[in-house]
Amino acid sequence: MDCIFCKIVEGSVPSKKVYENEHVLAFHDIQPSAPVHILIIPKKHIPTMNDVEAGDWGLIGEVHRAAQEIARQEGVAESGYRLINNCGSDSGQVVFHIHYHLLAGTKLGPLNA
Ligand code: IU
Repeated sequence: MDCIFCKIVEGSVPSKKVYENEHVLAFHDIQPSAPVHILIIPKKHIPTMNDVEAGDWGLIGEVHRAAQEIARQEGVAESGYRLINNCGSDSGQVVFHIHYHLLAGTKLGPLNA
């Protein structure tokens, strides 16, 4: 499968990992939009939020649980962070392996800016 994030999961494409367990991987975004910009993904290939199936919600919960832990690990839990999932064309999604952006480390602008 020609998916860059699957290649990161299997290790054939390098990444700066910040967190990994059996089901979830997180790594630094290569083009950060904030001082802390981490991508959190399920290792399973799910293209978009629209493709999450009934049996996948536990896994999506695991991704959120990892986000909570990573925010603490990165020292931004108290100052605050934003967790974003882009789904589909209008959102600007460019990598079709579901992922959450964890953005932090500065006062983030309003969503409608
Ligand atoms: P989006 O939600 O699909 O728009 O975000 C994809 C992100 O993946 C984007 O912020 C890229 O900078 C990031 N990224 C990456 O970290 N490593 C890669 O090899 C590729 C994209 I391709």
